[in-house]
Amino acid sequence: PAASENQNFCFKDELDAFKLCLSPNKEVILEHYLAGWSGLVKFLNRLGNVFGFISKDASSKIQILRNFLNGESGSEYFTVQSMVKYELENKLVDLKKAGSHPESGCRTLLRLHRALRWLELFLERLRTSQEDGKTSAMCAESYNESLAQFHPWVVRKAAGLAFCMLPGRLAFFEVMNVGTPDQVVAMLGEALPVVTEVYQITQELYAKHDLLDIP
Ligand code: 1PX
Repeated sequence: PAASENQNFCFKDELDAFKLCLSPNKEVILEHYLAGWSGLVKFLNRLGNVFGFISKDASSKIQILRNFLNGESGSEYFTVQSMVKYELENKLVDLKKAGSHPESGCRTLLRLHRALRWLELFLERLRTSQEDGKTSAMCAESYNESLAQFHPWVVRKAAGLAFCMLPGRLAFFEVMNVGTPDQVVAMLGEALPVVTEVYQITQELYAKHDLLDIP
């Protein structure tokens, strides 16, 4: 990306949204959660058009949730916790098979939540990588350990092809626009615990309500 374009983007700002998304009583504030995801999508778009099919899917899920947040029952969607309670109490979730609520907030957020586990694994690999580390391999390993199990063969295949187009470690760090490689590593060390906490809180909530496999 051109230097001028770089001024508008810094990966640290994007991850900071995830910091904001935990309320004092450890609930996940949807608006900030979605802002975090929007930032990641922005980053993905900077990596090039081959990732378009991934960013499109993420964007459409972000949009579905934003529509709930801005809709009539918006206040029920303030946190992920209130969303789950509201949608379950009002039978707005298809729990066993897709029916009259194929795009509930719960099922849509579950897709992003699963991808957050990929992000956690990937950022940890980036953080601990050596100078000659291959981002494509780090990305593929993280994917295979997490999201891949939820994707059909065609999606796994397309994702695998896209990963091969990732820039090398240094170029990747430059797109992040955080500073020197040491600064990137330090930033990742700070950001990761937040991502992990958001993931775990959501995971426990979904497990408690038996929502981890909704279609
Ligand atoms: C410093 C590194 C930061 C990198 C940030 C990159 C942000 C990536 C955002 C990825 C969001 C992916 C959301 C995928 C949600 C999903 O699983 N959707 C599938 C299921 O949805 P459905 O509605 O059908 O039940 C959907 O089928 C997915 C289709 C698109 C393919 C998804 C491939 C996901 C690969 C994730 C890795 C991204 C690679 C980025 C490279 C840096």
